[in-house]
Amino acid sequence: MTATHTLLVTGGAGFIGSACVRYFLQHTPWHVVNLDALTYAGNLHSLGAFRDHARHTFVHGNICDPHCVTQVFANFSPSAVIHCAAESHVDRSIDGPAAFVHTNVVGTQRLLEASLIFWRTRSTAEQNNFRFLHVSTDEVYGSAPTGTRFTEQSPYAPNSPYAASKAASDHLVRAYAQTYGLPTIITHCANNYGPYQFPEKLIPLTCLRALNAEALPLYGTGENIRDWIHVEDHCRALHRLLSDGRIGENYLIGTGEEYSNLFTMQTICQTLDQVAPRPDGQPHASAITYVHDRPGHDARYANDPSKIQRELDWRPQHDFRAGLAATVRWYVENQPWCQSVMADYQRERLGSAE
Ligand code: NAD
Ligand code: TDX
Repeated sequence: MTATHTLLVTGGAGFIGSACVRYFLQHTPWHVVNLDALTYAGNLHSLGAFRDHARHTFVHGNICDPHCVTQVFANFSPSAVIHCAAESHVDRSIDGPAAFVHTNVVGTQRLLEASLIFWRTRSTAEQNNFRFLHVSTDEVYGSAPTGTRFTEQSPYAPNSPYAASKAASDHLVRAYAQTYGLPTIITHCANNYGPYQFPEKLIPLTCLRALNAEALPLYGTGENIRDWIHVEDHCRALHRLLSDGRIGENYLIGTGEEYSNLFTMQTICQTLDQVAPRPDGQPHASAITYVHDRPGHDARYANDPSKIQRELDWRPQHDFRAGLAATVRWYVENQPWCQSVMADYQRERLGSAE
């Protein structure tokens, strides 16, 4: 894609979407259109100085609104879409699955339909260059048994309403490619970490609860394993895929940096002991509290990223321990951002299904 290209990022005020907007403004000459409904999880402060960048246009709108998405395509003629907009938190999907079906399934179909209508009006060359990149998750594969890793051939086995809604959206993307020829790519990424993540997720929640001298809730045994990737490495992978990914394919994105939640929480606490020690002199890890498990809790995620490594020479640049320490320091140093996004959420337990 060249300087004249326009990239549409949906959900560009959320955690991964805002990282994409910042990344593509920094690393390409493209115009970036950011379509976001600004739900509880979306905040324009997450764009920092890039909010006012000359090549950034923010559109406050909902992917479920057919008129809105049709207008965005008509007004901006994007040559590619990175679809990040979603309800993304597993615990919230346990408390209220309907919103996940609406946004993730219906919203994705509305966006696909608007993409298709627009795509059909383009020249053959423009049609060939167009990409609809659907940002999905490794959670659609369920839980990876010890000693195995997910591959692009793994069977779908979603265990949470969130994962089920993402799986359904993947199937719609595939169907639009197979039925209508829309040039799509689907990615399945591991757990992301980094700045600007809404503080309902494990890493920022642990940081903020620790800074407020609150108990640090660890679900179940704390032995559940997650494969962690820095959000900037995820953005680099999406850039490689937009440029050289194969149409109609699925790609797993991950690092192989697998850690138990107990290890991750203890590591966060060690950094906090250095940069924000507790006033009572106790180690932060003393606040770790085992709580009843998340229903349907996947024991382990583990991605085999061989395909994207082999085909696109993509490699993560962030090491988890260093990246996590920097991320913890970011939350310590960016309390105004944390306060600005937490208006209706006070770090309470979600998704306990009690
Ligand atoms: P997030 O919850 O931080 O952000 C979601 C964004 O989408 C918010 O800005 C929100 O306002 C917006 N949005 C929600 N509903 C919308 C609608 N109807 N119309 C327009 N905008 C809407 O999510 P995230 O963690 O940045 O995840 C982004 C995508 O990446 C999701 O599709 C998620 O499934 C996927 N994913 C996330 C992770 C992870 O670890 N966070 C890992 C793999 C895949
Ligand atoms: O307070 C907590 N205590 C705890 O032990 C929270 C919030 C979580 N956990 C556990 C549950 C998980 O095993 O930590 C792990 C990580 O939990 P989340 O941060 O909620 O992430 P997860 O459920 O793994 O899903 C994330 O990665 C895949 C994203 O939220 C999804 O959008 C993405 O698809």
